[in-house]
Amino acid sequence: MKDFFKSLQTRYKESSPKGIPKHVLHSYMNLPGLIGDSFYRILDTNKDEYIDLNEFLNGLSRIYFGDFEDKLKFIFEMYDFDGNGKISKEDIRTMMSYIPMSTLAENEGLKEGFFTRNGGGFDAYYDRI
Ligand SMILES: [Ca+2]
Repeated sequence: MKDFFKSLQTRYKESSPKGIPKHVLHSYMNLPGLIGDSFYRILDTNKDEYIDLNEFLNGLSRIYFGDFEDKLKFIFEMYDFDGNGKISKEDIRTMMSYIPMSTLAENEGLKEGFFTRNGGGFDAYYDRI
């Protein structure tokens, strides 16, 4: 894990002893917009715009080695954009709009909850929330 951190930390010219800058994590993780921002926000616990080794290890251990409660809390924090301890309908709508769409279902009929470029399940889901 430390080697992986070092590799990310020194990947770009702007490498810093402070840790991994936001754009490096974004380009490596390739998470879409707001999802990538939320992930970064959760890892950067001291809010200094860099992810240091401790933040990196703590964040990934929550995902990979945490129990159900830890993972649930992590996901909650992903959706709680303003950090007020609540998730609004708008938070969920915003997060859902960043989930990549699939082209697989285009010829197989659209199912609720299955997102495509042509809509599909989003309308049904949107109506329910
Ligand atoms: Ca930090």
